[in-house]
Amino acid sequence: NIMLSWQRTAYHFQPEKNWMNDPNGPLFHKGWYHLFYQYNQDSAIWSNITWGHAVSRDLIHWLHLPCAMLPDQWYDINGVWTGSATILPDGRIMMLYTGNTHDLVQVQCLAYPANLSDPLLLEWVKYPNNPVMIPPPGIGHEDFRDPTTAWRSPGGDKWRITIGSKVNKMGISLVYETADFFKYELLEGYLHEVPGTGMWECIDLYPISLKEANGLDTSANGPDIKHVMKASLFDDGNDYYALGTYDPIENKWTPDDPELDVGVGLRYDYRKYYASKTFYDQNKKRRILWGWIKETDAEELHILKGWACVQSIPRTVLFDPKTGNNILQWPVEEVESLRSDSFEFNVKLEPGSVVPIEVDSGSQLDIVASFELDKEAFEETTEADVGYDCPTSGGSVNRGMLGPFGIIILADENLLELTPIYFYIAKGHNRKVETHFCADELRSSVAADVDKIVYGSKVPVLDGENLTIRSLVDHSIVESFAQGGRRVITSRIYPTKAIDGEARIFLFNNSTGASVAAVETRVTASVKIWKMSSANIRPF
Ligand code: DQQ
Repeated sequence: NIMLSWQRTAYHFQPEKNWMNDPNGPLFHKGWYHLFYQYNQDSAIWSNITWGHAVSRDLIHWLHLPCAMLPDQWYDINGVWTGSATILPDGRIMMLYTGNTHDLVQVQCLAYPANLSDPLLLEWVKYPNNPVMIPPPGIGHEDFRDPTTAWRSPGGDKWRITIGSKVNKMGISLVYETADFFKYELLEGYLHEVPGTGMWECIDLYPISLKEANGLDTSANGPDIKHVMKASLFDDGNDYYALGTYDPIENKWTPDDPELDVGVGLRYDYRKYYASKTFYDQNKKRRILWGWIKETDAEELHILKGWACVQSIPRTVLFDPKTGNNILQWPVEEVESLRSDSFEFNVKLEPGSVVPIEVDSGSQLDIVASFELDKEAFEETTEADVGYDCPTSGGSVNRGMLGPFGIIILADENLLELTPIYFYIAKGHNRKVETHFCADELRSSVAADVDKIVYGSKVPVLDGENLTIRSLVDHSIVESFAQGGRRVITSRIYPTKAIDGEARIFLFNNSTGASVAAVETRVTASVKIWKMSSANIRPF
């Protein structure tokens, strides 16, 4: 066990031991942020799911609390599954969740705090007449789960929620209406559906402001508001979102761009990130996104370690007014309270260079890097890389004229283990210059039984913008944000040498610099790095 202890994260949320998956019912109540999560009390594998519970003043330091709900009723005896909170105008909290019944039917159930004046909300009561929704005709008994936070129906006297399902291979979202959270009526039609995307888990639907740099409460709608719809695709294990419009009268959500529809277009994260959920933080008027980060190594190792999985650092979500077609995700500002010593560098990165950065320990860092390119280099970009795509590119060893360049994190001094996070600029099929943002995990660990792949996406870069990366490094996790959060890659990696005080970081530019016009590619990096303190995550 000691052998793997360095993999524990220092400032990401984890239970003290055992298995965790989806974030559930996040909310802010009486000065405390509450996080519930899918939790197995008995071991480090997915089974016997309860609701774990923890509270925080600032989303960074946590106090573990006893489980909020256990599988102890016929309707949830096979698992207290994922759900969401709705805070009513009178302050009551309605928690809807999926119960997996004694005969494996997925049903929706209601719970509420026993005592609203308890800031810790320690005790939860299950509604005596549960379940409140059962699979409707035509819906599979095992394809009906994960109710959302409710939003107001038109007229304002009722509430709506959506629940994910599928019909054959079409992912769908069912909508129910309720006046009191006890009785529900299924509305006709689907809120949205996308053929070929399979079962939709953990749907999220929320408004996003086109004009204001703050979040919106879930019921907000009107001019200058779009709606983000997200589904977790059971068949491919990723969270996909799309921007669109919600018409409450027709009860339909329509994507802005059908080619970027839910499940076929943009992802929240281009590596490991699933079953995410947002909530409106009325304390700071922002919308916060939580996501579950799965392991990418073998199950035997989870049992050996005695724990599995982490939650992402919570992210604020905003509309990106500059591109108009994606959201911006950014670590909540509170994470910056962990920043301690800082280092700043300005480095000219010649083609083929790997430049060590002297920070004495590289396993807990907040890195902000900006890369400026010689203008001519941009204009001379070769056409040799047309069709470049991070996952099929061969990774950071493959040299092009304008990439790869970026940062190397969690590396040992001999570069036996290293994870490059980088940009690669190439012409697309349309002959326009495109920027790719990738993470190369191929050499992230010398250990076997670990997934090793290259991942990433194209990222929009506007005229005059430098290329920027922010990476939060935490032992076995790196969350990397490009262009202010237009694209995100969360790498779950398991170095064996680049650990604790042995972990190093480097800047690199593996482009060739050679072009038709023989312009030498020059990349100048400005980097600021903070060492990060550990969060205080305490037992009850
Ligand atoms: N996890 C829960 C389900 C949900 C899935 C069960 C997504 O409610 O669909 O642990 O990871």
